Amino acid sequence: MMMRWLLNIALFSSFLVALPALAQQVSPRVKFTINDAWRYASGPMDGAETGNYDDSGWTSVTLPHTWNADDAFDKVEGYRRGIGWYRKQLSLDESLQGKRIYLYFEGANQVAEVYVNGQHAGQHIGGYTAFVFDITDLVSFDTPNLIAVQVDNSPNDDIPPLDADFTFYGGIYRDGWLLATEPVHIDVLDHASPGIFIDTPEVSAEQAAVRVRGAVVNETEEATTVEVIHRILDAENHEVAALRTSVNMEAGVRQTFEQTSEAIVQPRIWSPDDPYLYRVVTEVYDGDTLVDQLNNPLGFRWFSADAQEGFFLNGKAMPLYGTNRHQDFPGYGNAVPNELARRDVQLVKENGFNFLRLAHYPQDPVVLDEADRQGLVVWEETPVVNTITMSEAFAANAELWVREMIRQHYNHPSVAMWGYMNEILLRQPNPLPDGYLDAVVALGKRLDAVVREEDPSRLTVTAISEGEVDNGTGFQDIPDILGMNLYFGWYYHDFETLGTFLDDLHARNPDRPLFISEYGAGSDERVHAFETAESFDFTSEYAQWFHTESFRQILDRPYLIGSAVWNQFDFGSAGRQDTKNAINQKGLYFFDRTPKDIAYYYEAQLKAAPVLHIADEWNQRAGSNPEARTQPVWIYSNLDEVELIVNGVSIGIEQPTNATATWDVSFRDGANHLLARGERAGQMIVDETEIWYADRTDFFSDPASPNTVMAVNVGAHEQFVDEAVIVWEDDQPYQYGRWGYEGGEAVRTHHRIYGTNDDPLFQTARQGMIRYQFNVPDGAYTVRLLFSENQHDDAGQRLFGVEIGSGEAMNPIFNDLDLAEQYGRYGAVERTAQVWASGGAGISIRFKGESEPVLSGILLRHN
Ligand code: GCB
Repeated sequence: MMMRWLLNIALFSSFLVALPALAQQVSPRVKFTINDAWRYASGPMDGAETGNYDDSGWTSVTLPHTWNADDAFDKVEGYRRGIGWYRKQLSLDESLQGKRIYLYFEGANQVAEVYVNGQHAGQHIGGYTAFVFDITDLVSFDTPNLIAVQVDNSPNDDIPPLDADFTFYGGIYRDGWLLATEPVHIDVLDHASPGIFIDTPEVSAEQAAVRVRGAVVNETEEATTVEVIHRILDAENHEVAALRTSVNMEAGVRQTFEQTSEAIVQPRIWSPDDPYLYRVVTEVYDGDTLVDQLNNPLGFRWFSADAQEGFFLNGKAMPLYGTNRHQDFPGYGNAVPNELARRDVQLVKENGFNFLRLAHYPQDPVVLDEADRQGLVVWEETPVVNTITMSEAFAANAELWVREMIRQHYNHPSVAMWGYMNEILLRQPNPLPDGYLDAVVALGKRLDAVVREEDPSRLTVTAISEGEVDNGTGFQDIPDILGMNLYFGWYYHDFETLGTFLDDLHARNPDRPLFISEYGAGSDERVHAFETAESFDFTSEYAQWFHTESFRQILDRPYLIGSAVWNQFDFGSAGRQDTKNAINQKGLYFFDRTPKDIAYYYEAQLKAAPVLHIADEWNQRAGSNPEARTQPVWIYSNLDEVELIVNGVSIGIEQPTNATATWDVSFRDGANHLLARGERAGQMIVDETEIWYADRTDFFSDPASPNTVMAVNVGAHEQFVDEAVIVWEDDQPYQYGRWGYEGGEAVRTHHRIYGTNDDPLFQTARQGMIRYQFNVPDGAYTVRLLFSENQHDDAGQRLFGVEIGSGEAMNPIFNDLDLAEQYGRYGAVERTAQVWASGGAGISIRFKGESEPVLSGILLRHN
């Protein structure tokens, strides 16, 4: 049926009425997922939208689905960005006849073309917002309907993000739904929103008013008058207010309405401490017949941001301390089951945070729903990241998603801020086109204005990088709150200077509300070091040091609106090559959602409940001399005093400062039992763990030592724990009577290493040394040597020989080794040799040749 869409303003009446309880009726709106039984194939498929197309060779899949769950993580450059086709047969029950029928998708990255029975139902551009198409006129009730969807995640200059530090997985990666309404219904097609928009024009602890705006559509051929009723129910289902409006509608009309409640006295206020939710139930009656029904959340809260005094929620200062979330998960890519997405939000709350930034795109509806329930203040944003195209199509897409995001998630009380760009000046084209900076500023202003037009009740935000803070473009003054992604002590500067940088910026811009929208440091549970830890070595210890010192400075600055760790979880970023391929490792949790030790520091800082955690990510340690056995152990706690008991003996009581207590523990060989305890209000709080220490001292003195392995992470100041739980010790210069290198220099790459999972072992190396010497007792040894050419692409640039033996009795194991030629750049190479140590000369590894030798690891096993 062709519709006449008339945008009349309704003649409405709005008043509080005593309404009868809803009589039991069949729900007039039918909504169910259509995630099952799809067939999928990669690549363009001619005619795949038509019924007689043979898809028997396609793969069976269930939504949510992505085709990049694996290839985005392999060590082959890039991942498939192109077309994927989905097909499904959908039978419609006869009872749906006469209803309006829609297909609703929560998200498909990034361009979706939807066909029903061979007919084009609609196109949606943009990978992170929902879309809906009316398919009433395309469906049949006699035979199954063919739903065919072509999804394309190819790079497209007009579709942001053009470039970003996360993987743009393709596919229908959120739920798909079939939706059916009566011909008279709340609008479904308004940017895939719920069709009604709830806010609280007046709200305080004493009283509040609820406003509901929306539109009813009459898709019959008769004029009609409907009653639109909104019942506001508390969490116990008690009706606290009801709104009623009569809407007169001509045939084929879309009629807007607006209702405002009378005062609701002493509403229960929503907050992180008490995320109390009301529900707003929409009912549309045509005469006595219920023709539509919806259910939306409502929370009573108010907030503001002050450049001097920070964030206020419900009239009280409440600095926002939180984190960021990306949506992907190992094995699933972005096609994450709803319960896992909810669990993510719960973990953020369990971490003690009160704030969540959904970076860098609108997220699944269940994420917003869970944030409402958990009591997290949310910043949501659209994916305009790093760079722009100076085209109207680009700007129009960016604008469309601001409207879609806001309309789709408007009713979530958790949302306090809408963002529309991230670090947009970071990757400026080179050469810079004329007018580029002006175009960026103009787009920022345009999107900011759209937010204000769509939703004046929220704050506008945008996040910029450190380099953009003072660039004179005026960009920084567009949003209500300026978010800054600051990596002091990671990408640049020292973390100690974060505070003074902020103070200086704040002094120069006293009216600009400042928010640290990102700060973080990458880590890898396999890599460890203490006082030698440094930025970009990916040790857990550096990340812990970075966070504890950064957050201490943040806590001292009440003028900040808030801060957000980058990131709550490690996430996929196909272009990244840190110590784990294609993963951004700055999470407080690993990609599989195991907490890192540093997560407990935030818990200890932010939670009222007692927190006590022995940092034990480094639970396999080693040393090859007696002094090495004394090593620090950190405990994160909010208790007044903590006692540490090691192997049954108390080693002292400490009062944590900055939620941290540190002890030097003298480890014994093998398992060490650590027990920390402290008291809170008469209750004993305990944490225990085991830390293994391999004391390799007697590997060098006792031929009968049970410690038969010695391993060196050559060229590294950090220890590496491999899959077999062998600790590769930090490297050292030769010390008489022990072991070490002679000559050369340490080198490091962050490039991925092919043919191994132990990238960190091979990324660090020593080059140009003369020899390694191990003064081990006489006997038979197996020696494993690891190599990788991390510097040269071409043959002939590095050529060297390696010999191994004892004293003067040396055997060659490589003659003319040209790693680049024989294994390629960044190829992991291993060679194992049998060696006899004799005459008290130990084992030597010697290097020969004109060019500088290079070596990544050595493992000695005493046979
Ligand atoms: C940023 C970006 C974010 C990156 C992060 C990083 O500033 O906003 O997308 O992932 O830095 O880890 O480099």
